Amino acid sequence: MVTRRDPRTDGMVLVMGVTGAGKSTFINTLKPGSVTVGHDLESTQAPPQAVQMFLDDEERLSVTVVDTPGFDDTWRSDAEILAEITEYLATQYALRIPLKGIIYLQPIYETRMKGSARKYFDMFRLLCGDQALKNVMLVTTRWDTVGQAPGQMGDALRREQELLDNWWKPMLKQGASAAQFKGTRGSAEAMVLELVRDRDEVVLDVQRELVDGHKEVGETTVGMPFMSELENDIVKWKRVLAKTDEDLAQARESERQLRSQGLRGDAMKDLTDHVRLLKDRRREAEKVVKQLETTQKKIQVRVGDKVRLQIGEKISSLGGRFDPVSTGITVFAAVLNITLTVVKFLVM
Ligand SMILES: Nc1nc2c(ncn2[C@@H]2O[C@H](COP(=O)(O)OP(=O)(O)OP(=O)(O)O)[C@@H](O)[C@H]2O)c(=O)[nH]1
Ligand SMILES: [Mg+2]
Repeated sequence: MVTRRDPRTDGMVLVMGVTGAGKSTFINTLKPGSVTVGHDLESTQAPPQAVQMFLDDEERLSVTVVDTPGFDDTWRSDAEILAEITEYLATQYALRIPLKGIIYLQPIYETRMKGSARKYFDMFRLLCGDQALKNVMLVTTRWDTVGQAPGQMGDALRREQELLDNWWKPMLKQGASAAQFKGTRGSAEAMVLELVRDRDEVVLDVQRELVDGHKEVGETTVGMPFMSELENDIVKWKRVLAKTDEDLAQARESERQLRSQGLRGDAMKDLTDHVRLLKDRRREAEKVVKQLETTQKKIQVRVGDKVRLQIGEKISSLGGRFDPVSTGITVFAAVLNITLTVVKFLVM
């Protein structure tokens, strides 16, 4: 654990949202010389990143804006991504970096909540709990691309209203705020500065559960629905596996009987095809069970303990040079393998 010794304050703002919501785009605009358009590949394939902005001459006050992994990733399951997100939260909390806010991004074009967007939103809601909602900013993105065709702005505003009146309403009622990201540096900075200046530091329930309570991700309030979904799926697929084994045993017995009766021809051919089909089904079910169990293991991790260990290792690798106040963010980035960009931003 790290304790603060001088008046310097580092704050952190996390940027969340499904894949394609615009997290990397948002963070890129905070870096000097960055552009917001025409980097489709770059933004989606860039490594995780964070931008640390110093807000005063003496470099005593900084805010670090952190990109987080989004759901709907082709290679990783939602539960794995949740495990990664909780690593970010546990590392920030264990390093005692004050969490000032969470910016939740949602493209203005895709306001209907379906599939993984819905699942992500439910997860986000549980992640924030009720206490942290004052530190949550619900932000629609891509406003800079609205308005080129007639009626587009009207449509976008209608969609925004739908979000405000439906999905976002319960959170807004409990203190969350809403904003539009215009695609510019100023627009992104205004949101970050509002959070860092006007909000108290917040600790999420999941951070206490993981770091103070030593829970596994799957045992936390936000992790439990993922754990039970995985458990149900494993039971379901194991049943498929058992049933396929039964069918396979039966088919093989029939095959044996036909053979002993010296029967060949169409009946035998059909049976052989059936056995092949069952074998394929078995292989498939076995693969799915294995994948589900691998994912399950990833949320059976005590993430708080894991990151504390990693923090300890990073700190000792720094030898005597570790100053908890000035290197907290550096350790955060190193533990999570995040590319950190430092920006001097003299507005105060
Ligand atoms: N013009 C404009 N394009 C945006 C905006 N937000 C996202 N995009 C575009 O949408 C695509 C996806 O945006 P990203 O910023 O990569 O989305 P992400 O949330 O980081 O997605 P993952 O990293 O996959 O989780 C990119 O082609 C961006 O250029 C925006 O506000 N304005
Ligand atoms: Mg991204």
